[in-house]
Amino acid sequence: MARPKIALIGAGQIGGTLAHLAALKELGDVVLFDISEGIPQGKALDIAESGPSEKFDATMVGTNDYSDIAGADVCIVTAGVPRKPGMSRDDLLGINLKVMKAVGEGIRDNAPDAFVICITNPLDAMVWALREFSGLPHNKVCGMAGVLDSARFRHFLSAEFNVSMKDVSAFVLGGHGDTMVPLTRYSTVAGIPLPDLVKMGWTTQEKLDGIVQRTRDGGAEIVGLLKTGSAFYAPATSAIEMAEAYLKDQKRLLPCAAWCDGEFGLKGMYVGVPTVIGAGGIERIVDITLTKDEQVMFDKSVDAVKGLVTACKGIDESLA
Ligand code: A3D
Repeated sequence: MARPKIALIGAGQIGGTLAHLAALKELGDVVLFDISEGIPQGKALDIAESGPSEKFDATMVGTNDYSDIAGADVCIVTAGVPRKPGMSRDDLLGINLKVMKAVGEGIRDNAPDAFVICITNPLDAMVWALREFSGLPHNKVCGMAGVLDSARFRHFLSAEFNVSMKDVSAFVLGGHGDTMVPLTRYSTVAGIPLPDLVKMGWTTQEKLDGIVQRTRDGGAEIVGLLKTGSAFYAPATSAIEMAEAYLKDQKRLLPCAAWCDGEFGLKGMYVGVPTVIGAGGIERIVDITLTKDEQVMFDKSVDAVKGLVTACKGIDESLA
């Protein structure tokens, strides 16, 4: 059987890391696409030259031509601009919306059967726009944010408790922004929920609140440190986890920006929710019941996403 084909639209910091990880994990042959000439070709060649030492079998192609993504099984989209210190993700809306139009049409014309994972910010609005421009089925277009936000939460928790990250599970709901909702009730160490761990004296409520806030600010913390660009290692790893779940039909339960049409009481919008990812793309949305407080936070997050989608419609008439 031929190797799967993975198209990476955007060959910047995340795109290059995605290509490297896909090769190391032998997920398939990789095509790196970018409008910038030389960058995708140079990164593809550099990664291909690591093959003999790493002993992976995968071809690496760098291109500025959409026809090279033809027939891709997975497209991961990072095309656009990242934020700089002091910028919010929402400040990127206007410029990245235009990029989503070009990318959506490129995918529609060349890889209409692909499972598409959007990473470009502001995430929830960009995945919505990408789906509109591409016209692909909603279950085949999703956004990566929840896996990353949950991974950050898990990392901070494992450090606080001094236990292996393998035993910490956590999830974060809502839009990928300052209003995201880390769900402490459903976050556990080896099955023990965080509120119980507070009662057991493993940490204090105050410290836990601090970790929740640090998770919400996780992207900004890295932007502040790097000063030129945003996080890329963990975002790339998170998207690869989703791509692998699709390619290997793993039926993983992963939080991501998915199309809700009735779930969580939402009528037709993208927002971060728990999903099952397998060969059918987003196969299921896990519609959990929220407490009153969680619902208030979730609603606030949903409103923020709705505001961004309305702004997109104001910028591009074809979306209205
Ligand atoms: P960067 O290293 O600047 O790479 C972006 C690439 O996109 C550059 O190589 C550009 O040349 C390319 N590009 C621009 N316009 C087009 C176009 N029309 N077609 C194809 N390629 C184009 O950025 P990055 O890789 O660090 O980040 C990429 C995006 O991911 C940004 O929007 C970030 O804000 C976003 N991001 C999201 C998360 C989430 O968790 C959702 C995390 C980190 C970054």
